[in-house]
Amino acid sequence: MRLTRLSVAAVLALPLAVTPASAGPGPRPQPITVAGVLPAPARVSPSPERFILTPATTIAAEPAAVPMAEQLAAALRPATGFRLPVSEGGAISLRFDNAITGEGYRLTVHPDRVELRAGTPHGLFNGVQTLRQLLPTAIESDTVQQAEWTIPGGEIEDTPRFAYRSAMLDLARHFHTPDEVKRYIDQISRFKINYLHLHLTDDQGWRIQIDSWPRLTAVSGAPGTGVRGLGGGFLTKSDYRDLVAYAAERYVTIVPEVDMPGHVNAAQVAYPELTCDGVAPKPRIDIRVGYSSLCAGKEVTYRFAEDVIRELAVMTPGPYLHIGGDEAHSTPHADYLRFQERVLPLVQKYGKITIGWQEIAAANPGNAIIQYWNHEAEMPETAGKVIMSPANRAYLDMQYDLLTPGGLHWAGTTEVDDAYSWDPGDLLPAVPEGRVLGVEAPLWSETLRDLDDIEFLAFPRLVAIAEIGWSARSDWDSFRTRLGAHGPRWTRQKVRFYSSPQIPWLRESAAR
Ligand code: TNX
Repeated sequence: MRLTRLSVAAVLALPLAVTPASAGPGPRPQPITVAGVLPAPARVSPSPERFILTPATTIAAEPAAVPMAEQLAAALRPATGFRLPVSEGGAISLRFDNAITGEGYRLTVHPDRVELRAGTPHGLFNGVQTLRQLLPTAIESDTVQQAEWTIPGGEIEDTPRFAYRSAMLDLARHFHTPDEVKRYIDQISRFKINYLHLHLTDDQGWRIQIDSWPRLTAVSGAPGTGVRGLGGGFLTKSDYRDLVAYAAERYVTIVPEVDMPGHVNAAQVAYPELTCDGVAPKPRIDIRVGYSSLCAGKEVTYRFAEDVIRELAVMTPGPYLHIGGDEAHSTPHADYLRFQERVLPLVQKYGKITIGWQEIAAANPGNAIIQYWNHEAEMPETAGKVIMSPANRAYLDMQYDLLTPGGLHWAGTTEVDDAYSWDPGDLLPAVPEGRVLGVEAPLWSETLRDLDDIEFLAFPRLVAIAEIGWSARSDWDSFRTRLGAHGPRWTRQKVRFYSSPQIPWLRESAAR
């Protein structure tokens, strides 16, 4: 298993608590200002003015901005108890401005009005997320609260550094229900994460309905599959489409992954013809990797790959399809190349752009997007763009330290400053910033059963990766101060998080 990468002696020699880059608690959380936003906006100018939401406040939106105005109103009504009707006039206004591009937005807060401007609905959505963070923490309650609903004054002009800012959830090792995935989407989209990669298949389970190969889920999505036999379940096509739509309302695009030619034991349990000798392997409930492989010499392999890719492409409106390709340790190299030569064109044939783990870079993948993960391995040069998710920085399933529950530590332990203190633009000398599509924070589920387990590992580190992907500059002291102030929001939302000793105010403020 992966844990052997780090010997026990080496693990014991690691310091238990990593000393933060700058010690001490850092500045005490200040009242909310436009400078407190996570991830940090491109340009911020605070002013001493403020806007106060009242029972008479209305929200103005031009017709195409009405859905986003309704989303804003729906977010603010439960805690304020105000009607906040959306109409043509109002003190809070959402409008389009062609001078603003892509995901960018401009938010201006005056004493008598709040103006949100963007070039696209996605930009307005991003501005709404910022606006929500500017209101008092009580806004996160789902029942009416007595509070002064102040929005601090000033101006924010914002735009992302990278186009692709992603989180990944592994549904194969332990299945996570559609409701759990939705709750995760709610959270990640607050921080302007705009892709969710779903790892849907692996040795222990197959979690997505494929009509032409029904035993994949009937057998390998059944109860009793998954790590220790405790991770059964799968997404029907209608569950999947519903998730895609839910994510789209929050400007999150789903990227589905079927992992091939390794990590396929569950598929072979259901269809023994997918092995070279035709003998069904045993179902696996352990967490070893690298032992299973599709048979590159059999035609049925390519029929299987094409059927799965076609059905996934049909149910996925987003542009990307991830075909795995990692850790195929039991696929002879020549077979790996032969397999990819046949399978890579299939993704294109069904109209999608390929993403593959860094190993596919060795297989002449043309313009396929490469996902860099193994910081200990070389990455061959390719023409395609790169998603940065180095395991020792961005893997949310690495333990914070050796005493924190959940997760693994084969890539070491990852405190919040480890997750924050790296630059995707100069991580790999051979991949200049212009070839970096963005970042991803993968969360593998070997040790994760429920949403509590997921949230504890994701928060706060997911926010570190979100800021690295969004913000042009990084500043650890500023980041940890803003993060500390976010604790009470998570507490109100009943989101579990790790009270890192590096972020003292996270713990302190959570108690208030
Ligand atoms: C490596 S990252 C894997 C996964 C494991 C993960 C655990 C990658 C492409 N492969 O199979 O779940 O480590 O951290």
